[in-house]
Amino acid sequence: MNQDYDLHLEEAKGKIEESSDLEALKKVEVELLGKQSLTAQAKGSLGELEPEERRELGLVLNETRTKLEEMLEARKNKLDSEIRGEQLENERLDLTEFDQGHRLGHRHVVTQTWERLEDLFIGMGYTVSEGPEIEDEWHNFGALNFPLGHPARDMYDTLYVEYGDPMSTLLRTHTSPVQIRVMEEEDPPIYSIMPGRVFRSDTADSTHMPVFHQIEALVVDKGITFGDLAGTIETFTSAYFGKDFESRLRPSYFPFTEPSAEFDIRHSGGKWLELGGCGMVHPEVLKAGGLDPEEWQGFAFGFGLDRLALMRHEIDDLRELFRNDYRFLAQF
Ligand code: FA5
Repeated sequence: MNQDYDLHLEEAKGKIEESSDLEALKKVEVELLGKQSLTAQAKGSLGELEPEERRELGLVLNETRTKLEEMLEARKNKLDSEIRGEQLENERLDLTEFDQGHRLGHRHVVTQTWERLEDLFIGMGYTVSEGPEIEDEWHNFGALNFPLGHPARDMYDTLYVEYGDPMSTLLRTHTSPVQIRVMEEEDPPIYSIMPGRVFRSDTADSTHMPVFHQIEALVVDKGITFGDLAGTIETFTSAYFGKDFESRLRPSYFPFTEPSAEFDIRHSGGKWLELGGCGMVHPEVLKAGGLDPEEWQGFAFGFGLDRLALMRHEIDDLRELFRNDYRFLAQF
């Protein structure tokens, strides 16, 4: 009897080994272990045997089925790993094809400017903060001393988001709201820069984009003066631009600084370009940030990051930066 089952196992082994895929193996499994299989049929007729014979055959059947299961399992694992190997082989990328005469990519010139300025300010002891691009009306305007309905809000062509009350949520028009968020979160003295993306419904031209980048700075400490502001701007712009540039501060107006100024730069003899606004933090803004203006003073500025890159690399048109023409971007 044992020999019958040894033979059965021998045959089964051949069938299992010949199954070249999982589907074929499944069929063999049904044949070997399913209801119609030799061992299942034999099991069904155990009841007709004498107790001793029944016990003996029962053992043989169990042993045979266990061996069949083991063989099927082993074959299944083998087929699985073959399939996985094939998949990996198919998905493998031949990276050597990129290695012939092609240079590595590099960071976009605006990202380079962003990182260079961060390094520069970190070197001067500043921290770097970020705020949300979708802002509430309070942080973008109210806390910055633009009362509701104040005409100064029209300075910015604001893109509103349909969320909450009408005109309560917007795409930030500048990085100045992050000043308020920093004051809300940190105790002075504050020396922080806040780079980020901003949005205005401006029409694109050689110096404007509807989506662009600013770098904000906020300093709050005791006894801070306009001289500190002018000195800081001078330090970072001369470190960033090097020689051959002239700069000037001219009086201006922002509701959140008093006095306020704008900073222009030009290549020696060239056309002036406005790079940013600045001023002494308005007492109402310090109050909105939870600080006592009797105790603390500060300065702030906000510069156009894309324009900084434009000036430094002597690019004529801001739009070039965002056309994503590799031949152009590869120069920087
Ligand atoms: C502001 O946005 C103020 N928040 C700056 C500020 C901060 C003043 C802190 C005082 C204290 P303004 O709208 O002028 O100001 O924008 C600042 C700079 O962003 C501009 O000087 C310019 O360099 C850049 N900029 C403005 N609009 C665009 C635009 N559409 N595309 C590219 N750069 C722009």
